[in-house]
Amino acid sequence: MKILVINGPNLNMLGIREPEIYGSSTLQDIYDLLNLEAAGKCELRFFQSNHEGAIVDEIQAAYQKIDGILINPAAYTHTSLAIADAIKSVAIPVVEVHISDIATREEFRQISYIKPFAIAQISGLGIEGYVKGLQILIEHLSK
Ligand code: CA2
Repeated sequence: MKILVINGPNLNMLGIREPEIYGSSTLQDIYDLLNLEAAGKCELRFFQSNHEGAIVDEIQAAYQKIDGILINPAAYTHTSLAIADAIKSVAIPVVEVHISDIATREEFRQISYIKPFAIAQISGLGIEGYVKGLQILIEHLSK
């Protein structure tokens, strides 16, 4: 079982700025946590980009090669019909994850273009949300 983990714009800055919102863990800490959870269960591929088209390209490249996608689209969550369309077109099960609780932040963060095409949306659990998202994907793909 192959799972692609995608992180969107600015998440490469995790642990460097805004720890009051996103905590002090780095993106590498998230990868380490996910690798621990994945051990013996699935193979992970990690991808981070600050560019919408690069994320669309990565999702298209996953077609017929990847079994599931765990994605934190970051700000593109609230703006990107292109990423939503790419997810819909490849028909790969997707779990959407957010570190912060987008439901209790600014109004513009409460719209997700990705949610309608995801099997689950996890928000507000900090970096543990990635682990929960991976568990949901593995369970879904094991059925
Ligand atoms: O809570 C999340 O995971 C978000 O996807 C994070 C996005 C934000 O636009 C979404 O509304 C919610 C922002 C990612 C920016 O990450 C930074 C990390 C450290 C320093 C600066 C930005």
